[in-house]
Amino acid sequence: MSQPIDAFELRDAAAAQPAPTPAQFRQALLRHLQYTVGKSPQKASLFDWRIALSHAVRDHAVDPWFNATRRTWDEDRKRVYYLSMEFLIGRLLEDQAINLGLREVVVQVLGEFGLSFAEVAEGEPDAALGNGGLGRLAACYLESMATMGCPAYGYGLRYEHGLFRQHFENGRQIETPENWLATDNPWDFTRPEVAYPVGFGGALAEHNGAWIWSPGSQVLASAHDTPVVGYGGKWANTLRLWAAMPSADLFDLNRFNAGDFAAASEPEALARSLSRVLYPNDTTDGGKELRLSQEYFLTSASVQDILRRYLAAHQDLLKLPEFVAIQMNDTHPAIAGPELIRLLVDEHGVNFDTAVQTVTGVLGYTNHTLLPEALERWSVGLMRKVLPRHLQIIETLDTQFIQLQGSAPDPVRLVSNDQVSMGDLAFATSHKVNGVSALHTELVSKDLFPVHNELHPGRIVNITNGITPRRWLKLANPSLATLITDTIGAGWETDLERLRELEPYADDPAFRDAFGRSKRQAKEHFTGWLAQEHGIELPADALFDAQVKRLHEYKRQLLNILWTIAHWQRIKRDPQAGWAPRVKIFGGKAAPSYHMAKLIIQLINDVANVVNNDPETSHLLRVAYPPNYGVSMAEKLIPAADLSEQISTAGMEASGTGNMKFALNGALTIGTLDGANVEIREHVGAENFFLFGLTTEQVAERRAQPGHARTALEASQTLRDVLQAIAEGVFSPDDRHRYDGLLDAMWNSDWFLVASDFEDYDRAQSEVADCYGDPDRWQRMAILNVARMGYFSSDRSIREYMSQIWNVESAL
Ligand code: RUG
Repeated sequence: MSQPIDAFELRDAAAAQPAPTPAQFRQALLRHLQYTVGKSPQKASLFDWRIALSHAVRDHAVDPWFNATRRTWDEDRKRVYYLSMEFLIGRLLEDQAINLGLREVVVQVLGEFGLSFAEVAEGEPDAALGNGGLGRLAACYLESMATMGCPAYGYGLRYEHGLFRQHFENGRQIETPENWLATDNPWDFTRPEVAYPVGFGGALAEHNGAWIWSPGSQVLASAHDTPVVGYGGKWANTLRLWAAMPSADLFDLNRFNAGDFAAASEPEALARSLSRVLYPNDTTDGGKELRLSQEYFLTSASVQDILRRYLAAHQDLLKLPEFVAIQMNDTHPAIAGPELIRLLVDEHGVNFDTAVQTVTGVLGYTNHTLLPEALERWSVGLMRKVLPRHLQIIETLDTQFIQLQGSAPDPVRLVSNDQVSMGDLAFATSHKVNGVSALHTELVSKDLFPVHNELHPGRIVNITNGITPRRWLKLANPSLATLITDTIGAGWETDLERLRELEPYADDPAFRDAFGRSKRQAKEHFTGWLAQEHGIELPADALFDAQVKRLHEYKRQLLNILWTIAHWQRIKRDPQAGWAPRVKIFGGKAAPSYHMAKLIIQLINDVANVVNNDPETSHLLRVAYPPNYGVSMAEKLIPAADLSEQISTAGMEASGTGNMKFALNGALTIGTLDGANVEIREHVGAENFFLFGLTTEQVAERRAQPGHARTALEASQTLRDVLQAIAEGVFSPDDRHRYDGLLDAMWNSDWFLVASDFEDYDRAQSEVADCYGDPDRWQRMAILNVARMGYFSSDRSIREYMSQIWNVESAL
């Protein structure tokens, strides 16, 4: 391999640039417009301005980036490597401008050309390299690591197509490919010289007691870097995304010349498919092999890069844990354990047991789910085909793990029933395993890994998720952010606990008014955008009741829409009862092959169609489901919400992070005791949270009761009326039987306990309505929510990772 990055990394950086004056920034912008984009201001389109502006902003990221890299080398600092198959980054322009302290100057200079920052920034495609919470968490953590001066790299895949685009046809979800790289990506620093071969398949041979793996095929991982600048521009880390390239020139010119165009490109296309699409599900066998290969591709390239960087400054591989911490974001990169062991043993001659000990000292594993279908298991046959040497290593680890369990009659296995359990593997090869909320970590210890936990007490730790206040308050909600700064001064951006200083203002009528006005501004901003972008008109004075997240039965969008129907029926029965106008807002995508989730989407849209067109009720109740929910929509929608729906079946949502974003922006939560809701409620105060529903223990008990669904339905006339209306085709007059399957599940199984929790949810919703009818009380509660959400900053989470898992110090 070439010696790719060292020269770059060790290069002397120039002194950090001082903040530019408007005149200097204007000059830089015009220079990029002319020399980078090749346009004059007179001819420039919004796209041209955005690219020029991105380059002008990006220039300011380079010095902190160089300085941070150089200092890390000079001071021989320990680095953190965050391996994740998903980074849901969103747009970068405004985020980088804020973190570099450039937002005001950008606004001013663009204004001189008659442009607004918002309209220029709006053209940037969302980098949607993730499915949901797990990927967005990774993006928040990268930003916090940079803000905290934690030397770190994020490693991921540079998917050509991120999460699919969603639109609705007759209420049904239709997926089309997303194309974020179709135009220019100004944040991308291409590093063609940083490329590693990643092997697949092939054969194993023993030679003098050592194993030699000869892969059957190879694909090159080629690096693309994005600087990630922390708030204040004091430190910057790297997000390194790998693109798949053919390892040799696989394009068959002779075949092409013979007219066989498709076949000529096939091997090349196959190699590139590794970074072609973000994986939405794994229901097909072909898909499974691609997914495993993608995971290995990310992991192998990253681990090679990490070892290359380590060996550039050190010789002793056994000291790896002193200088390297690798965090596995879920089990997706869990092949990192066997891969590192393989490299240490097969390529560097380290003894197997020593290699295992070293690797365990380096690795940490974050568990994000207890759902059996999301806990990865790879068939032994597939593993043998794709990664034969790794399977051999896993089998040895399995044998050792059984020995560790002594005479246990039915030991936990890493390999059983012809499957490799990636969760057990990740646990066995990590020195720390963390859950993502207090409740989830308790369940991880008790239900998922009880045997591991007994064998390795102290290995499991809890690190409750967090969100970055820079993007989720300062960027997303300028009216509230400004009010906060005007009230308690700046500094809360990096010390979110300071929001506590707002508490006394909850009793100040003038502040409550100002707070109300800031919410109103956020609502108008959102409704203006919604009308323009999706032609959906909403009354800004209604209660905005929002549930935005991936569509999944356990998240219970169904409970929400069933209650919406009940609410509509009640309004129709008694239109003069003094109902507070309400807008039910939904947002989120379903996995393309998840039939039930897609049916729920259709039901929501069908209900919207009826309810929104009902002249008797449409001034009191509206249902809005803007398509293609993503980070950028969330940035507009979350600040506008009054009520945040966090209504999953208890014990099923590992943490949630949307719940934190809403509460930080002054929405009150209606929620179950699930995931981080539990801690949010503790922090904001039980009296400022609308609690309902069965607890985790009660969920288990209820599920064990035969016929619980029918029993719950028989006890709720309200819910029976709702199901009856659906069954009669009130919402699907063109196809009365559309929801038969869904209704059958409600009566006969109801695994997610929608019926069991319905009545209590209804009670909590009445409380919401009463409370909203008392604006002073509502405002007070909302302010206290904001004031008490400091704990949920991702800076706090990262501080805990640094001290409890990575053992790494801030360089600031
Ligand atoms: O479902 C979980 C969320 O509860 C959590 O907040 C988020 C970040 O920790 O991760 C989500 N998640 C879990 N995304 N994918 C998985 C499957 O492993």
